[in-house]
Amino acid sequence: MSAVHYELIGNIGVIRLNNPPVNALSQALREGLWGAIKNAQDDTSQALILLCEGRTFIAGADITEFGKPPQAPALSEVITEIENSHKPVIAAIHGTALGGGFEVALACHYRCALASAKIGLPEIKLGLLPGAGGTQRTPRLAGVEAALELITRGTPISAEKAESMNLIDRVIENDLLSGTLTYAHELIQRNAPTRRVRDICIDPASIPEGLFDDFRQRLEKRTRGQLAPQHIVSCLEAAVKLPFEQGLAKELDLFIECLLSSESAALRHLFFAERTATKIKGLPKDTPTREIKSVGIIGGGTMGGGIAMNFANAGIPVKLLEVSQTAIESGLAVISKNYSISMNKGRLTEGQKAHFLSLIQGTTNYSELAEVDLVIEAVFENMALKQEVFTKLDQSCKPEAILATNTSFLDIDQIAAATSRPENVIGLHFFSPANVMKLLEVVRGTKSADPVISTAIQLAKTINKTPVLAGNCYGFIGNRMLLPYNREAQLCLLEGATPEQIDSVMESWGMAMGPIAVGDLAGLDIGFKARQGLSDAERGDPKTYCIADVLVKMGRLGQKSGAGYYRYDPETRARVNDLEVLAIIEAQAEIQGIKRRKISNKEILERLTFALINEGANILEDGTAQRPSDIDVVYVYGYGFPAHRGGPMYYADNIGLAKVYESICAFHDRLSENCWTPAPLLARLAREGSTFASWADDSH
Ligand code: 3H9
Repeated sequence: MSAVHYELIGNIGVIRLNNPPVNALSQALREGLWGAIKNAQDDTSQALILLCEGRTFIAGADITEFGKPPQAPALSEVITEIENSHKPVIAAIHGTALGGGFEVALACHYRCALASAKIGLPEIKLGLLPGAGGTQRTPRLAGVEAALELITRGTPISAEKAESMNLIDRVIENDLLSGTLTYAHELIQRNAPTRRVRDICIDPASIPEGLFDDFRQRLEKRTRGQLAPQHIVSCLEAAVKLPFEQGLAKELDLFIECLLSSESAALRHLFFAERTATKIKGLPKDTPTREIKSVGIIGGGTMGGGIAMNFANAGIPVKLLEVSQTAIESGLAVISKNYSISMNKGRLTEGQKAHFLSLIQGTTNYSELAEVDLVIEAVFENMALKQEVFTKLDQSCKPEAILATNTSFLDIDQIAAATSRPENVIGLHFFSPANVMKLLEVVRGTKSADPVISTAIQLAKTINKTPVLAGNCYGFIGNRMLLPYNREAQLCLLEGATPEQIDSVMESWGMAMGPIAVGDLAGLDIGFKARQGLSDAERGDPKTYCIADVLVKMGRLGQKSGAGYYRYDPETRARVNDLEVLAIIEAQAEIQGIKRRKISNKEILERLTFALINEGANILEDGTAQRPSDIDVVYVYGYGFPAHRGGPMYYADNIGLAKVYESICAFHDRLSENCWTPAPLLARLAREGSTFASWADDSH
């Protein structure tokens, strides 16, 4: 079937678009649609329906075409052709009408949607704004305030909500085509006009004073320095203040500025990186997956509870195993409290909360896990304890059950060796808070079977996570890279920086949280306890944990004890600098024989980010990550790396590997030979003037 097909059903012309997988508006689709509308003007049809084949209505512009020379017809020309049709055009929406797809629907004179459909303008997530009239037509239908929210959030809304906002004219329950045909006949019968959204006037007097300025300020707090959000507000302001055509021209100018920005390039990189990460090299496409209908979780602490919520939210029943009834009750209480927080924010109804909670049942008995399809162990980070759990699981669970560990550092093969089924053992590393963070590291043991890997990747989608495959090594991808990053943060402290300086450098650069504050959030005792189980060699250079050790011994465990590297306001949890900590740092520097000096913000930023990149290069070369973009996904979705910088490896390519390499060599000579050995892959690519991305394209 060609991309666009036209047929007459009685006196209605039906235009069907077919451009799998998501009916993106490629050049062929735009041309076909433009021609179909034009041709239909002269036939016997009295109204036109625009319908899509496959799983969804148009999902937007074809993102792969961005950055390439534009090809006619432009989307705006197609849209004008639709809007100028002298016969009513009705969009029939199923799946998702997103971005340019929804803009096509807005150009139609009427819009029907299946009840299950969603509509939205998610361009902001790609560092863009709706560039085909979305910012001008949406406020004309939904009102300016609702349009501001919809477009600056970028989150799709249900058909029902869209109907209540005047964006959809009729919600159809069952058969979309027959429902839309009925609607079309009604329009013809009542001689309904070709109702053009552009002709609707917005009365400037109806806009509350200061609306745009207030909104800009609030938005800036949430989107820190990004271009697209502020430009969206300017477009909506133009929709109020300028005639339609001038508003469109303004939108186009600002769209192009966004499209050319490094921010949008980085976010588009991540869009594809996230999808590429689900493709596992060497795994045949037809690798079977196992159905996961029920799950067991070992450990009802913060992590286990958060993991349980993911499954309950997806409708999968969970058995939560703890050592005692008291432990079960306290675990379930925390889960219930988390659901209540979502309820208070209006994200959950009372009924949903009750339903989710009913799906999580506590137990103290391994025999109750006999029939579950997957178990995830989330007990304390200790090899002997984990092996004991896996031996019990091996004895209690059915042979084909997948046994997963949520370990963040330990050897999956050693854990698997405690079972008689290492092929069914895998790492599923969730990130805290596990019910919120998008990343799931899927760790492949030496013996993990292909169907186990493919099941994990598919399962991630079911529970709304972004999976990345990692090899089995100490810390896998994310935490292995975090070690040198945190090491540099600690060394900068000893050498002269303050906690506040380090965190503010990293946060103003875009990290969700600086490394010192992250330590306080996670709890300094966690690392302290983990270090107790290690040999001196494994623990590494004492300089990298001497400050933390002193703080833990003083009872300063981080946020949970009210103080760590910072003090925390008991009411607001705001962090407060603490001179006592500065004195501890100075004393430790003296013990370590380090003379403190003034450290520049640039040095802090480079030492921390280049430490990540260097280890990332080692991880690529030894195959722990499949590709550089996978590392980017790990850091953005698991570690708060700024999305608009695309992830550490993308960032490195952008600033130039030669520059990164030279700086690392300089650190090696000036700071420490042991810490700053340049990764051989980085050295090679820097010499060749190449990038991680082209290395991935060429050879892997
Ligand atoms: C825009 O419209 C700008 C306009 O305002 C102005 C223009 C002038 N283009 O996500 P999936 C691919 S900006 C090209 O796994 P799902 C995707 O890479 C756009 N390719 O499926 C993947 O390829 P592969 C605004 C696209 O069912 C495959 O389709 N629109 C596009 O989980 C399947 O994708 C958006 O931002 C695209 N637009 O989710 C919507 N979209 O198989 C972006 C997808 O090779 N898309 N692909 O890996 C989505 O949010 C989801 O794809 C969707 C389906 C919800 C539609």
